[in-house]
Amino acid sequence: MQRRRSWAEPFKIKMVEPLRMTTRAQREAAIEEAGFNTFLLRSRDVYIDLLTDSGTAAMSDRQWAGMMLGDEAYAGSENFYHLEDAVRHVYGYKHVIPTHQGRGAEHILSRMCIKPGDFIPGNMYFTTTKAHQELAGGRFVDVIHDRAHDSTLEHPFKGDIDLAKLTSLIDRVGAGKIPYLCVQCNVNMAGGQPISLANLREVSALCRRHGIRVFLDATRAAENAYFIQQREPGCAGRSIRDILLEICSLSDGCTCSAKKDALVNIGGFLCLNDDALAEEARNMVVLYEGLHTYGGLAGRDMEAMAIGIEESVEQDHMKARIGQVTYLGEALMREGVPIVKPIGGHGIFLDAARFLPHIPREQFPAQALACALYVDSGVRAMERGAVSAGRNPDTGQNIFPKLELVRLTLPRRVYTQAHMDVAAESVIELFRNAPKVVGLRFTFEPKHLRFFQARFAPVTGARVLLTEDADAPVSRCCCGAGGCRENG
Ligand code: PM9
Repeated sequence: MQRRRSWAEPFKIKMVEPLRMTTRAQREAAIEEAGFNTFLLRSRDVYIDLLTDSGTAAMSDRQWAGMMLGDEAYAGSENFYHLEDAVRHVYGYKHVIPTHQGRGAEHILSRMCIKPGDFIPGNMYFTTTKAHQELAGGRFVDVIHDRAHDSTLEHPFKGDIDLAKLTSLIDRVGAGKIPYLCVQCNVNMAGGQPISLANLREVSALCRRHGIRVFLDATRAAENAYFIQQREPGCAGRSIRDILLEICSLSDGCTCSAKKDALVNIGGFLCLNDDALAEEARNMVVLYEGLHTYGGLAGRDMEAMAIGIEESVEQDHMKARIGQVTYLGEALMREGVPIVKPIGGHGIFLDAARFLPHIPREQFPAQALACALYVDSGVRAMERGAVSAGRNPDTGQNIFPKLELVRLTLPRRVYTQAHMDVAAESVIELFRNAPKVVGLRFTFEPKHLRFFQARFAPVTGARVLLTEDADAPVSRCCCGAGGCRENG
């Protein structure tokens, strides 16, 4: 019988960045100063930064070496051609247009394709994507399968599109009003949940029949390809690279933030197969980003991206990346902490509505939980609930999505297993003392993408977020929410 062996990251650490430890009193002052918004904290006040996996990866020695080969010519930089080759090789599209980051590509695609009054279906909204669709005069329509909205439901492909919802939209508004379907890989706001190849094939065929284009948000498409390899029948023997090529072949192009899968600190790209559309995009990129051979990036950034793209589809890299997320998720599940299931790709999503059932949705439990976690241990997380969802453009009312989540997002190749243990201990401690956390109200609300810059205050009028008078620790029932049958 073969002995079971542990495995470890496929790299060793060559350079370290010291972390600063803070006291609880310092963190209480810092979060108050930041208007109870973790985006407004100074990074020097953060111990373990799980705010985002965007632009936070540790680059490899090969990528750093590539930075030294930056060809900083205004036009025709050699690094652009390396990037173009890497994107064509790994994603398989014909035209590659670099942008400063993902939203640069989203801006150009939305402006080119969307007319006022159009509808853009997608498998759950993403904040910047939806904002650009709305700025272009369009309306986002969620066509993700309902199971994505249930954090407790275990399904291997919660990113799948509901064909009935898509068909009903086409019947209602007509294909002429749908410029494209936006398919997000490893759906961020659903908990990093993948879409299956089987679903993508069906969706792509349906759109082709109606003459509707399909554009991917390929930001985490390599992670999605890994889940397909691990979970989809018939795909176990295929490489991540091969699956990713098939995913992309089912679309007409993509927008991509290279700050995630592609292991760089800045960068993005827009890919198109249609020659005329690509010509229009190249013309537009000079207005908003920079010449079409640099798109707002330095030559060195494009070189690092070209190398990162190739590294992102390596099996050992991806196994370690997803393995670390799973490690953290399993530590929390063992203690009954309510998280989105199954464990997704880029982070662990705490179900704040079940974690803090005493805080009404109008008092933004996920925002409060992210702040409380920071105060407890210096771990920085991000709200992914009603604050992120914003307001209904017609009624001006707050949107309350079914999922009210806090995302513990794991930067790639940055933290160790011990950091995961510290983060887990803090979340578990907070879970046991949950009734101490109080809700929040807005004191300042920006017009666009409010979660980035909004400011809040505790509803109690106090300066602190954690009360001392609530009974703690609490005993909980098996579902973690106090509402299961076993507990009456
Ligand atoms: N995602 C994230 O932390 C950073 C900005 S929001 C806090 O998850 C998808 C699926 C994303 C994404 C960014 C973008 C935009 C598009 N699609 O940030 O502009 O997750 O490079 O990409 C963030 P950029």
